[in-house]
Amino acid sequence: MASERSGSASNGDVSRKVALITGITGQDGSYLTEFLLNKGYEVHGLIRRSSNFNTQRIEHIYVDPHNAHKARMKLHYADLSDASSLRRWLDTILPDEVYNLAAQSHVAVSFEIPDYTADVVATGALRLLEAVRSHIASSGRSHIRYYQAGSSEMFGSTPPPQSETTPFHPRSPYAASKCAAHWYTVNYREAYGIFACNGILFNHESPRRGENFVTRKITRAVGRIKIGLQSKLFLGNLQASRDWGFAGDYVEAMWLMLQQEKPDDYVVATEDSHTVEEFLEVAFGYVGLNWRDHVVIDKRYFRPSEVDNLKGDASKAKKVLGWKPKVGFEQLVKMMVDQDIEMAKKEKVLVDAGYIDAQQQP
Ligand code: NDP
Ligand code: GDR
Repeated sequence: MASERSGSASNGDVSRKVALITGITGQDGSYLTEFLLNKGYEVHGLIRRSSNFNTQRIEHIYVDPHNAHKARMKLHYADLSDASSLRRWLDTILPDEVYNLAAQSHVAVSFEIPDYTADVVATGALRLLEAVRSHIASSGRSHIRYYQAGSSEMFGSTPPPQSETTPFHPRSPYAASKCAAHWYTVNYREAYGIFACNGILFNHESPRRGENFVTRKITRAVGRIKIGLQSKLFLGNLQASRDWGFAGDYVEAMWLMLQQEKPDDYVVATEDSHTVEEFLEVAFGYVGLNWRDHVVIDKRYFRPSEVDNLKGDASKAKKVLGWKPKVGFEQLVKMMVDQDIEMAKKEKVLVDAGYIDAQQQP
């Protein structure tokens, strides 16, 4: 990939739909970009400046912007904490659809950096909505559609099954910030008539999941333990239940929401729930290991307040959007373990050659 990743704006092809994605370098951003490129969109992603490149998940779809006629994904520097950058790129890119996926998305970390989490997750969404509103007011481009990445964490301690009518009871600074972003989105829809949707997505995972979320932490460890690079896995609460789906399936639901006649809010879930312990059973069992021989409970991974039980009711998304998940729980776990076994084999080559230290666990 070229060293300068901020490209030029739209190529002016009026027949092609243009999407703007915040959080394009994240798990969902990478799958959504692939999905939209396959549909013929021109995709623009906002990336934040970091001291190291943070574009690993989209390397495989990156085309150097100097190759202008081939590059349908373009990257621009911006930040949800910088309102001016958001408005500037809206005015330049002239998107038809805006997907707000950017977030400090780690629940446990949000207890450590609550102020920052609120600034990016809550106020960041407000900044983007306000940029969309003022862009529409000055350009007249009222057809723009906006997607807000909402979360099942907003339901928090409200018991399952959780649907669009279930009251929110957030249990972390992250979840409270997502509630604010949810209501900002509803308010901009009601106040200004903006086509703005909230997707209330339950946990979705993939081989591209960040390595400090519990599913990927487990499958990375399974790969490394199987290949002989580590023996212990330190975890917190194993009794929490989550409705885990496949991220590749969930980005389709985001897109479908923006293709409807009217803007609305939708729960997206598999309607199937498992504990962390059940995830361990399947992941370790798949490669012939017993998780009890390797897992050590470490208090540091417990949260000040936990979300015990999430299980979605996605009947509205099924009925109105015609959406349903394709990948089930066991298939998802095995897909992640398969990839992480391959990754561990590559790591082993580097360890054996003395290039990296096996003790450096992810
Ligand atoms: P990730 O953590 O993988 O990606 C988050 C993205 O946001 C990254 O591209 C990150 O950039 C970017 N980002 C973080 N802070 C800023 C900032 N200040 N300005 C601009 N960009 C920023 O999350 P996922 O892909 O898993 O999730 C996508 C969205 O969906 C998030 O909003 C998340 O909260 C929400 N969500 C996720 C669910 C899930 O199970 N995955 C479920 C429900 C909601 P960088 O790469 O530089 O860190
Ligand atoms: P979650 O995902 O908090 O549901 O948020 P995470 O994988 O972090 O935790 C799921 C459950 O596992 C328990 N757990 C651990 N979690 C982590 N990260 N590390 C551990 O070592 C560990 N041990 C046990 C947790 O306590 C929790 O109960 C994800 C994020 O993607 C959010 O952005 C998104 O909004 C929600 O899913 C839906």
